[in-house]
Amino acid sequence: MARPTVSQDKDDDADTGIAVQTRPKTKRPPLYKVLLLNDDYTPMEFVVHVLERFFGLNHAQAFEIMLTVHKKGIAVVGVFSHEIAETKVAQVMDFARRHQHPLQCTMEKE
Ligand code: TYC
Repeated sequence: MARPTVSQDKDDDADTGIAVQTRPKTKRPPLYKVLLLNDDYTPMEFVVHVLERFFGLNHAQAFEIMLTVHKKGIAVVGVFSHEIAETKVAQVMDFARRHQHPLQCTMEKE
């Protein structure tokens, strides 16, 4: 990505014969952190289950992130494209609401 390319007469040298490399602007799409927030009521096992189910983490990874959130108040669960991050947040919020837990999940531009 963003490698210089040379193509016919696309340079800016007014045909002096001096090769000038131009790079087409290909901006990488922005990435988004998905964040999990602590609360006093959501059971630890429920949070671990959410992390396994929606973020494909194994039990040890899920338990570790859950504990980080529990101790520090917030943690990054993963980094995704805007669409994927939005979907994960919606899935977690919907699942928590359906189980009547106040678990909060948000996203933030990296
Ligand atoms: N603090 C919760 C408890 O003690 C556990 C918890 C962890 C809740 C992570 C939310 O995102 C969270 N039951």
